[in-house]
Amino acid sequence: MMNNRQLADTFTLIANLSEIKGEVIYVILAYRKASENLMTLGREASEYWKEGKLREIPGVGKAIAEKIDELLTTGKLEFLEKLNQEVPASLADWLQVTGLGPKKIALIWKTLNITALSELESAAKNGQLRDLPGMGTKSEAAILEGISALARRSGRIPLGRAYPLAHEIIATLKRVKGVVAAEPAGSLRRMRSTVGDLDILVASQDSSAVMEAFINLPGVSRVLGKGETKSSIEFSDGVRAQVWVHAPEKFGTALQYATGSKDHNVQLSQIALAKGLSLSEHSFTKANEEIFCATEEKVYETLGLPWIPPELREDHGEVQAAKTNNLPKLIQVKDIKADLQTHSTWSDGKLSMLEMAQAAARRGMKIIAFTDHSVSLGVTGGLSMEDHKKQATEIKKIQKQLGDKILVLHASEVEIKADGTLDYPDEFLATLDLVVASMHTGLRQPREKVTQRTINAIRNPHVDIIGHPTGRLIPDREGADLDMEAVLNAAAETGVALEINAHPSRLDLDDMYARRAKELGIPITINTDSHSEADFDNLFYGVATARRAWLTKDDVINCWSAKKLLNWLEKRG
Ligand code: DGT
Ligand code: CA
Ligand code: ZN
Repeated sequence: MMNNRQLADTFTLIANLSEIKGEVIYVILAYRKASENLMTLGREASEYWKEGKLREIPGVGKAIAEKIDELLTTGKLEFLEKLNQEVPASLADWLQVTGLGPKKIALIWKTLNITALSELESAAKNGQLRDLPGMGTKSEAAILEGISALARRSGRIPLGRAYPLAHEIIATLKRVKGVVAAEPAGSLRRMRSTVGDLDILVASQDSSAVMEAFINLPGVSRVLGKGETKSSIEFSDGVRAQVWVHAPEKFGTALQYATGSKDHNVQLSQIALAKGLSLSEHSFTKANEEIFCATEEKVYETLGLPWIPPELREDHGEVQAAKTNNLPKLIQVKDIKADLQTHSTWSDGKLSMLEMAQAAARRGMKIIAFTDHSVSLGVTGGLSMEDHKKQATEIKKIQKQLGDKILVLHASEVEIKADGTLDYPDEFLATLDLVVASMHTGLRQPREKVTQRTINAIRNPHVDIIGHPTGRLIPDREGADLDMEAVLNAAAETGVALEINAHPSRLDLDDMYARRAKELGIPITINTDSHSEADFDNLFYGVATARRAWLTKDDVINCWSAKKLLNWLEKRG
């Protein structure tokens, strides 16, 4: 049965091929919207399908519901097969080449009768493109450059890479004369786990000074565009960044616009229209009057709404919630008082337990759990049950040194083995303060098997937390093909906590599943999985993911008082 990603990919492919075919724009946009919504649904479309409720998925109308139905029933889609006969699927890859739009692609394909990206590259190298109508040596060279840039640029940029880079750029731009403010925007400010490009917004009366500084940043390999309000660049590693410059009195409107998401902006435009206002990147206009907003608060206020936190701006119900004053009071970093997954030199961590506990205490933690790996993960120096006895003695010793600064819990990150059993017997698990169960191996098992494995761990009465539930690694490895609805239902039944692992290469659970987990009343835990002192600083990535999932501090066990948390652990056994 196709999962949401596969369905979403199918609709993106349909959108791309339709675009090359020359289909009308609103049809293409409908496919793209369906694809985007499927990716962020948080619940398998097949579940809606079983309930006969496909049309309840946002952006899914009759035509798309019929296609999903056919895909789920037969695994195939006659419409796409026909489309493929008209427009070869490999042409969709060409759309990724900068400087190549759907019209040019159709022209090149039909004139030269080539369909593979490699053929396009040879044609450009052999000078076959320059003589086509509307093209020349310049556009031919741009296509060649676009193809090699594509090879360097491997899809979306992990937030863990984008965030620090954007803040370096912002620091540089803040030093430019005349700059009053510089802030991240786009998906970066919304803290998506991956971003397509970096958007940065600058407030200044002197745009040209900012643009000069921007295109001359170290590591820039190409300038993709340079204008009065917007410029974009590409770094030699393929990362792209875009800067928007606006006068300080327009900063609020510009920041709101550039933060998006596009769908959230569309919602706001509609509210504006209903009030007789027109909202642009620059301002509101009403007849001949122009309203400038220096702050985002004023933008939302003009629309009669409270300010909406950027992490919620995905058109996932936040505008409706704002209208009815039902926005959640989102969790913040300072609410987190416990780190329930960390590693020390007892397995693969870099620091001793004492050093780690002190580092956590310096960051305001009141509880730290050491979850060194279990025995079967040999590469990480996994602990035998004998080793645990020694570790327990050591914990008693350091607890004395630490006093009441921070409470140390003796825990373990227990491997959920490929056969579905846990790495230690139940009698032993019962002796630990806390048990995290996770998978690091056998992630590519078939859906049924890997799902059952996870559910076995969820059903074990000694397991308190499922660590990084899908096992995804951004950007290299997709998570296990879990039947998430089954996993979430099992978790809801047993009351086990599901982790949002804060490491930016994990962010697992991701926001959509965490939001679904909250709906089902499952406790969430946010942990850094620290292996070194610096890793503790990743906490805000996990909190951002939780905020994207609409979580409040009550939803997250790390925010509970020590008493409540210890009681909860006690009761679980
Ligand atoms: P990304 O870069 O793919 O991760 O996603 P975003 O959300 O950063 O999108 P991007 O970089 O294409 O554009 C940045 C922001 O600009 C976006 O969040 C909202 C705004 N924006 C872009 N295109 C449109 C549009 O067609 N209409 C409206 N209203 N806003 C747009
Ligand atoms: Ca962006
Ligand atoms: Zn792990």
